[in-house]
Amino acid sequence: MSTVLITGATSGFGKAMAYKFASEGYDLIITGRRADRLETIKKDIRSQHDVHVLSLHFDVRDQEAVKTAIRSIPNESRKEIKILINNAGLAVGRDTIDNGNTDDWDRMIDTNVKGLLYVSKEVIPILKENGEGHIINIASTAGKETYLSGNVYCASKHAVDSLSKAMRIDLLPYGIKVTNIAPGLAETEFSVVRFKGDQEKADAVYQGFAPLTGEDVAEVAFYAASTPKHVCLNDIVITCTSQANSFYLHK
Ligand code: NDP
Ligand code: 8X3
Repeated sequence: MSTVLITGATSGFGKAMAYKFASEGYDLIITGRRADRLETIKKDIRSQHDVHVLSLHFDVRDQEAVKTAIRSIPNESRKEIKILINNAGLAVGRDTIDNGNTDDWDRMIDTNVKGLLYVSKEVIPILKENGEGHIINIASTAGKETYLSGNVYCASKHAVDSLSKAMRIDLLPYGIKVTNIAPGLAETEFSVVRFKGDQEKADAVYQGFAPLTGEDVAEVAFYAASTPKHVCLNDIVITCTSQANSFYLHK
């Protein structure tokens, strides 16, 4: 049986992907910082599906913690890992660059770029050992177009877009597929995090149109993971029907 390792599975896209892959018979390794949520999700998935679920809680920004967690995976699970979904990420703040907060910048760059790299560095050797593999990086439409006051978040997602291309080139000799998924506006905990707990501000982002859901993105990730061995979906942009790109949203 194949195992999928999903970062940021305590909420939003990652959580929806965990349920989707489990419903299709995949064993899971789910990760995030909130151990209580991971345990609840693990129990709930196990009550619905006959799959193995391992949860590992660590902060992707902490390279030593990433190493320790990934290296703690028991050999019987390790040798089944076929898919890595680099999903953990966030936006913090929505200020113009001249008003930006350097702590917010650090959090975004350390999580979205360095965290993705630390996890990939540990998991790529496992995919190579296992003789096949697929890395799915969750980027964003913010990694395709830069919008007003999106500055550092957009830059971090442009970096993810670029790293997806780089991984696809560098890992070519090992038959490892790399898919970049760039979703547009989706209602998850994303905006609550971005606006530092201001639920009203977060809700306003999604008023007047039907945004994507975590489940929509999970369906696409699963589809990308289900193509034949010789087929790789390289880059997928997915928006809700009301959104054309980062600039045009019909409300
Ligand atoms: P959520 O806030 O709902 O989920 C984010 C997940 O990332 C959580 O599980 C969180 O877990 C995890 N995470 C955040 N920081 C860290 C960290 N330092 N270490 C480990 N895990 C971390 O948002 P989404 O599901 O929307 O976001 C998932 C990804 O999709 C992100 O990369 C985001 O940038 C991207 N995205 C989101 C879009 C949207 O509109 N929602 C659109 C396009 C892309 P925990 O807090 O438990 O650590
Ligand atoms: C999240 C989508 O448009 O808020 O990546 O940047 S957006």
